[in-house]
Amino acid sequence: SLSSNAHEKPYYITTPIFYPNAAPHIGHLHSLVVADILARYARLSNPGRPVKFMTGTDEHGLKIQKAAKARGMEPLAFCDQLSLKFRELGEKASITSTQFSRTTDRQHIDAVQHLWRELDARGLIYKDRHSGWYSVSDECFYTDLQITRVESESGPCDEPLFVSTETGSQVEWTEEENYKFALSRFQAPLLAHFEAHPEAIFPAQFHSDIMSLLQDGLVDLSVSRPTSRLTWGVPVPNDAEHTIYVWIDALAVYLSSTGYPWPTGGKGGWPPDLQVIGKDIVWFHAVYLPAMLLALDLPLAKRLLVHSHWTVGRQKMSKSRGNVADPLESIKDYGIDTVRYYLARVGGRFTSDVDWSPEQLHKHAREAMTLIGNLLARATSPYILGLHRFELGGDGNESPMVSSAQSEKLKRLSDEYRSCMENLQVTDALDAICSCLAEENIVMTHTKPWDKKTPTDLSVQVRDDVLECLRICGILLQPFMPSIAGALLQALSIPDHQRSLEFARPGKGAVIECVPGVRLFKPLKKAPSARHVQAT
Ligand code: ME8
Repeated sequence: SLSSNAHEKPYYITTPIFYPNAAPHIGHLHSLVVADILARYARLSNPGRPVKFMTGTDEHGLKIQKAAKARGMEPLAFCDQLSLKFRELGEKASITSTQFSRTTDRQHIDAVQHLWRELDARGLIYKDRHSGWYSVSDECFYTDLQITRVESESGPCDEPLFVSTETGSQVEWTEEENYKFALSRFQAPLLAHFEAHPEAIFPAQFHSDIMSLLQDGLVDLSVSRPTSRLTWGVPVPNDAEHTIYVWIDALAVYLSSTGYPWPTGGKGGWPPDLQVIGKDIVWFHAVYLPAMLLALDLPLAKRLLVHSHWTVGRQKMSKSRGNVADPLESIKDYGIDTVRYYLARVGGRFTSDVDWSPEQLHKHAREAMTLIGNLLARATSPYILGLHRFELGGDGNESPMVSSAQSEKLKRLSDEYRSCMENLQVTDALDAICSCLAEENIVMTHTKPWDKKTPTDLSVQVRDDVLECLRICGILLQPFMPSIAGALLQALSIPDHQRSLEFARPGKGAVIECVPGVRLFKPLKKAPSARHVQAT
C-alpha cells in the first residue's frame, strides 16, 4: 500500500526512459505527469517516507545512431541536445523526479556490463545464429507471424515491403551471429509470479494479456548486435565484435539508478514500488526485466502501471510519425496545472486510447476554472466573508461550522479519493473531487449566499460548508495541480504542516482567515487553434 508507515526503503517510482531522437510530445508528458501525480500522492499520504522518482533518456541504439547521422552529428552531442529537452519539460511540468538518468552515463554503462557478466557467470548467455525480421524503428525482431507484406508506394515492380503488423514500421530480413539470453527458462517462474500477483500489472487487462502470452511460450532472446551494424551502445564485455542490445541496456537503468551493483551495500531503494509505462512496452517490462531480475535473484518491481496512448486522428502520436502535439505550446497557453488537469481527467483510466484535441483541452481549462476558481471567488467575496460568525473551537481558534451532512459528504470524498489513489485510479480520484466541487457550485447558485435577501444563518452555513469543502479539495488536488492547489490553500490560510492527507478530514484543520478575491486562474484568452498539432 502506498500509505503504510515507517518504511526503511524509499518509495521508488519510475517512468520509462525516453528516446531522445526528437523533442518530447504530449505522450511523454503524460507518462511523466501520471508518475508525478502518484509520487506526490506517496508524499502526501506518507510525509515521513522518502520518495525516489527516476526518469531520464534512453540514448543508445540504432534508432539514435541513425537519427544523429541524418543530422550530421555525433550521437552523444545529438543526445545531449535532446536529453536536455526532456529534462526541461520535466521542470516546466512541475515533475518532482529526484533523478534524471542517461544511459550514456559512465555509472550506467558499468552497471550494464556488470549485469551482463552476472548473467554470463550464471550460464544464461550463449552465442548463436539469429535470423528474423528486424525493425530499426522498434529496435526488435519480429517472427513471420508478426509481419505483413504491403505494396510499395512507388509501384508493384519494386522490392516487396514488409512491416510489423502491430506497429506498421518497416522490417528487414536480418541474419547474424549474436549472443542470446536463456529467456525460455523463465517461462514457468514468470507465470508463477504473475499468477501469485494479480496486482503486479494494472489495469488487469494487461495482466491477462501477459499471462496468455507467457502461456504461449518464451523463446530465448537475442541480446547483442554485431558492432558492424551497431556501434552506439555498451560493448559486450570481452568481445569487441558485439554491442549489447539496447533494451537490455535500457531496462538496466532502473537498477543503475539505484546505484547497482551497490558496491557500498544497501540496495538504494530497489525494487521499484511502481513503474509507469506506455502499453507499447509492457512486454519488455513484464517479461524481459523480471526474467533478468529472477536470474540475478533480485526482487521484482511491485507494480506496473500501464497507460494507453494519445492518438491524433486515431493514430498513435509518435516521433517517427511526426503527428505530435507540443506540450510546451499547451503549457504556454493554459499553464501547466491546467494541462495536468486535462491529462489526468481524460487519460487516467489507462485502458483506452485518447485522441488529442485542443478543443478538449480548452473545454477542460474552462471546467477547472469554473469548478475551482469560481467557487473560491464566490465563497470568499468580501460580503460573504463579512458575515462573521465562526465558532470558537477548543483550542481557542475560530473554526467554521460545518453541517453534519457536509461532514459526511466530505468524509466520503476523502475515503473514495484515498481508495482510488491507492488503486492507481487516477481519473476516478480526480472525478470524485470534481463532482464534489460541482455540487458546491450548484448549492451556491441555489442559495445565493451573496444575496442580502438570503437569511444570514443560511448564508453562513453555506459559506462554511463550501470553505471546508475547498480546504479538503485543496489538499486532495495537490498531486494533480500543485500550484493551483497551493494557491487555494494559501487563500484559505492553511499552513504547510496542515496540508498532508491526514488533514483531508472534516474538522481536521480550520479555515480561520481568508484572503478575499484571490484569482487562481489567469483568464482564458485564446480559443484553440490548429497550430497545437503539427501534421506531416
Ligand atoms: O519506448 N501516448 O521510448 P519512447 C502515450 N526508450 N504515451 C506515449 C506515447 C503516446 N502516443 N508515445 C510515447 C521507449 N509515450 C524506450 C523505453 S524504458 C526502459 C525504455 C510514452 O520515447 C509511453 O510511456 O519511444 C512510452 O512507453 C514512453 O513514452 C517511451 O517512449
